[in-house]
Amino acid sequence: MKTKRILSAVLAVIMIMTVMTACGEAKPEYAYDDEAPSLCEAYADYFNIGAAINSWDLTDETTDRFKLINKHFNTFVMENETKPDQIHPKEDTYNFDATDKFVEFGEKYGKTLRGHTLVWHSQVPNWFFEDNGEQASADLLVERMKEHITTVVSRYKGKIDTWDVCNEVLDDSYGLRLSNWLKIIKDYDGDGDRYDFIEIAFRTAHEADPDARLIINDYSLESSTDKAITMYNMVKKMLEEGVPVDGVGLQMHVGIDMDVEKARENMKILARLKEINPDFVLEVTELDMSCYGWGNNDLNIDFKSIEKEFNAKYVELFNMLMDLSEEGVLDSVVFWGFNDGNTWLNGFPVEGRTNYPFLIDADLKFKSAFWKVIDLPEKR
Ligand code: 9MR
Repeated sequence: MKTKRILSAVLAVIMIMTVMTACGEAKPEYAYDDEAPSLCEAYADYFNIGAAINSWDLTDETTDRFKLINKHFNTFVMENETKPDQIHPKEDTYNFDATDKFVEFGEKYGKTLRGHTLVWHSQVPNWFFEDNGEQASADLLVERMKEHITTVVSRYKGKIDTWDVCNEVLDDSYGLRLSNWLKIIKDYDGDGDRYDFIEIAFRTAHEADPDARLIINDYSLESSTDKAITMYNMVKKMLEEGVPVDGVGLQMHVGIDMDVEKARENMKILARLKEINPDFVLEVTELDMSCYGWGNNDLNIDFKSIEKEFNAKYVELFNMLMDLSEEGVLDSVVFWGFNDGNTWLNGFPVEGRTNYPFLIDADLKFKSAFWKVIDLPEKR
């Protein structure tokens, strides 16, 4: 009888322990759950983790979206609202509302803020390049560019920490993109290169906020070694001439088939700019991972069927990024969005197609990739 009682007591203890362990292991389902671990806290020893957001993410601090972004990210950038077409639609009209609110949020919660972007060939209104129906002169365009940069950067001096001063100035044949900026400003100082609009943009931004980090941002730098070398050569020349470029931003719109080792090599090429400026940095500025490989134009995909591959690629990528952080060349990784429900990849490059590029799904639930990625720093 006594043995029976002892046995049932032991069994009860085992059952309680099993239930407790199971509870301990139960992972929160929703990314805004108070009990969930924070992605940016997990990576605090390696790099800031950021997200591109829109003003609707900030309108109400009680929403799940707000709780989610505030919890998991310590760096933010506006996906569209700081671009010239939105912030400066007409020569005499600035629209600061959205970026002002963004900055208020950043100050209130102590976030690092990025400004995207000052000079770009896209999302820039035509008035910059026109003068009474004719093409604007180089002098007029330079004057307008300086006015735009000075106004925007000074307004957020000491508040927006980092600017993507120039975005996508290289083209896909690895020369300078033939944008209106380049076409009109050309070799403005007559020194034989045509980096002038870039140089003027960086110098002007630096004058407006000498403490801001100034980045030159582009895509495919991780996948095209030719493009990485072109960027390296251009920035090297500018640094040698004293142009205040603080770092290269790699957008990293990658695919599930990305070559992580090639990305590492290309980033190491760019990191050699530290030989000229020891404080030179690399940032990942627009990370998302398409579930469709390069050139795959299928209309849909069963995410479950590629989930393991997707998770493995994210793990490989984040391990590589942590290596670069340990080597002192990378201190910021920003996602271009934060949940699968809101991404430019839904509908691009294939219209009507849904994509699943992030660690959090469209219902704001954690995907299995989140748990793989958040565990990595501790395992090192
Ligand atoms: O995500 C942005 C999308 O909402 C806009 O429609 C698009 C317009 O060009 O720009 C997208 O953001 C781009 C970023 O500003 C620069 N790098 C590529 C991004 C994705 O296209």
